Amino acid sequence: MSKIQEWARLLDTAAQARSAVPQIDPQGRLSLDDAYAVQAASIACRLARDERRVGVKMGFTSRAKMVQMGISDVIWGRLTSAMQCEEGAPVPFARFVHPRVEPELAFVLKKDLAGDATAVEALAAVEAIAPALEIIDSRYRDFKFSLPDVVADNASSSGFVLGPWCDPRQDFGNLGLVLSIDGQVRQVGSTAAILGHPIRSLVAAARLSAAAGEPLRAGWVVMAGGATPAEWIRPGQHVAVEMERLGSAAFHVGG
Ligand code: OOG
Ligand code: MG
Repeated sequence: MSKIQEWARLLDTAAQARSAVPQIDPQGRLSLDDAYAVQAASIACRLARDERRVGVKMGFTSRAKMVQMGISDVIWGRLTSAMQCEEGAPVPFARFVHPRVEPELAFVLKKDLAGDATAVEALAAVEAIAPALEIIDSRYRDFKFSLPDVVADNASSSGFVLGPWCDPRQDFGNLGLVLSIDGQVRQVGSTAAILGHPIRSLVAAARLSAAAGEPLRAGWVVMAGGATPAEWIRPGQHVAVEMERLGSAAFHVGG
């Protein structure tokens, strides 16, 4: 078995067993191409079970997230059907190793998007936008990783919760948002934190996925990236994001 396959299995097994593993590349020496090859191979393991590919997530598209995790490159990961958590429903804590949550904006596409799509073309391909929460969960011990580590680990993708789908023909470039846990405000921010405007995250998603030979497809969801630092979550909590004009998305952390 190649080293790429071996690491992919290691990370996939860690995700299934909900147990942390040591970093595969603590010094950050692995090339990004190899790291994305590990990611692709680990997703292939999920697809070989009964999961379906449903979209893309972007990472480190805000300064807040870059500063929190000490990484300053935009990365992307692959979303599968098993990662979607029902809005308003309990999400079992036992599914995760050491989960965190962050407020995001989600897109759903009505058209395929080429890698060279402009912001205007990207917007024209958007069916709807929604307030969303991402549950990230690194498979690495202590939630610590180098850039190639986190790329290989599918950008810490673990779960996502989508709020109501809204008309994208409105200005969503600077919408206020509040992340609360058990009714207490934990983070306050704006969609403008996402690359200045979340549409830029969709343009980057189109470019990066097409370069990987998997151009964005109609029906896919694209998570634009956390607008604020992420917060740890614990069993019993109620987590919600409230976004100006778009409404809210929430879930309970089950046992
Ligand atoms: C990596 C994933 C980053 C985001 O929205 O910036 C990310 C991590 O922080 O573990 O999902
Ligand atoms: Mg995220």
